[in-house]
Amino acid sequence: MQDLRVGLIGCGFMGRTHSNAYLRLNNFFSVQHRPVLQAVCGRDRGRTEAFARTWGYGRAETDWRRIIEAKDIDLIDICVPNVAHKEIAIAAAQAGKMVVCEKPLAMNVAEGEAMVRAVKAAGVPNMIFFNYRRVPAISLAKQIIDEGRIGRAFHYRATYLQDWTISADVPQGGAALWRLDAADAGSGVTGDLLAHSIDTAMWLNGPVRRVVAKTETFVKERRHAATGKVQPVVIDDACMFLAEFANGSLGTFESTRYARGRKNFNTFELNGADGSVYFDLEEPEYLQFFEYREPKSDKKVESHLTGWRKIHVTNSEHPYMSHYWVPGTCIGYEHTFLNAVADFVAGLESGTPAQPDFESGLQTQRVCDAVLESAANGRWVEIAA
Ligand code: SOE
Repeated sequence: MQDLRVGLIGCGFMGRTHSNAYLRLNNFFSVQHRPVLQAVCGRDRGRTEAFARTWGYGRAETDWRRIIEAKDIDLIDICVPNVAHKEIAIAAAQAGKMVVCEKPLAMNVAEGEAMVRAVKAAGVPNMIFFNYRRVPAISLAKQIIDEGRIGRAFHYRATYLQDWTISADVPQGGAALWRLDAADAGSGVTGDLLAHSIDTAMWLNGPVRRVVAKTETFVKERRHAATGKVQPVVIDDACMFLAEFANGSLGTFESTRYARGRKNFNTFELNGADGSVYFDLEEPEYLQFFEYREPKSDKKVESHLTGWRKIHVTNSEHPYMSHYWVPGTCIGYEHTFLNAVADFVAGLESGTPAQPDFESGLQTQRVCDAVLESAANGRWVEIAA
C-alpha cells in the first residue's frame, strides 16, 4: 500500500463529499493507494479545526499556500468557490502535486486554458469532479450507447432544475451562498448546474458544435451577505439553450433555480434510431431503456410486448455495483464521489488517466462560455474543438 496524502482546500458541502470518498476508498475498492487525510484549509480557523476533527484531518490551515508548499502532501483537492480554482490549481501543478478540482473547471475559458497548460507542463495527474458520470445508471447509459444499442442519435434532452433561490430574501455571497455571487461563481445555473448536464451530454453523445441560448435573472437585486448592501444580481437564474451536436443530433438543455418543488432534478433522454435511454436523478438507481426491434412477419405477436424497460441498476454486473452490496440494494449520492476517487486512483495505478481530466473540463467550459455569449448577443455561437 502506498499513501496518497491529501491536502483539501475548502471545507463546505463539496469538502465533505470528497472527504467521505477518501475515507471510504479502501473499504470498497481494492487499490494500491491509501488516502491519508493530511491537512485541510478553510478561511475560518474555528470552522476548519472543527472540520478537521470531524473528518480526521491531521492539521487545519487557513492559508492554502501552506498546503501547496507542504512536503508531506501528494494530492491537492480544490473545493473552494470557482473564483479561486485557477490560482490554486496552477500553484499546485507548479509545486508538482497531483490536482483534482470540483466543477466547473474555472470562471471562464481563458482561466481553464491556463489551468490545462499548467497541469500539462508539470505532467501531474489531474481530474475534475463531474460526479454524476459515476452514478451507476448513467455509466450504464454510456455502456448501452457504446454497445451501439441506440443507433443514430436524433435528440438529446437535458433538464437540471432546483428551487432554492425563489425567495428574494435569500442573500448573495458568503459561505453557503457564493453560488449567487458572480464575482465568486462566474455564472449562475450555467456554470453550476448546466456544466453537469453538458459534461454528461458530451460524454454520452459526443461534442457540441454550436449553441443558441436565453438566460434570465428573475430577482434583480439581493442583499450581499458580506457588505450588507442591496446589490444587482449578475448571475443567470435560469438558462435554456439549443445545441447541435457534432454527430448531427439536436439538443435542448434547461436549467433553473426557480422550478418550485424541484430540489435537484437532473434528467436526460437520448433518442436514437434503434433505442432511447432516460435517466432521472430523483430515481437514481434506475435507467430506462427502450429497444426498437424491426417487427417480425407476424406484427401482432410483437407489438403487445413493446415498451420501456426500467432497469434497476443494482446487479453486480452493472457499473461500480460489484464493489457494494447484494443485488437489489442501492447506493447513493455520496458514492458518486467515492466512485470518482476510485477511478482517479485506478488511473494512477494503470497509467490510463481517469476522465474527465482538466482538458475535458475545459471543453465543457467552452460550451458554458458559448452559452453565455449567445444569451448576451442572441446569436448561435460555434464551439472550438
Ligand atoms: C447547487 O445547489 C449544487 O450544490 C451544485 O453546486 C452541485 O454541483 C450539484 O450537484 C447539486 O447542487
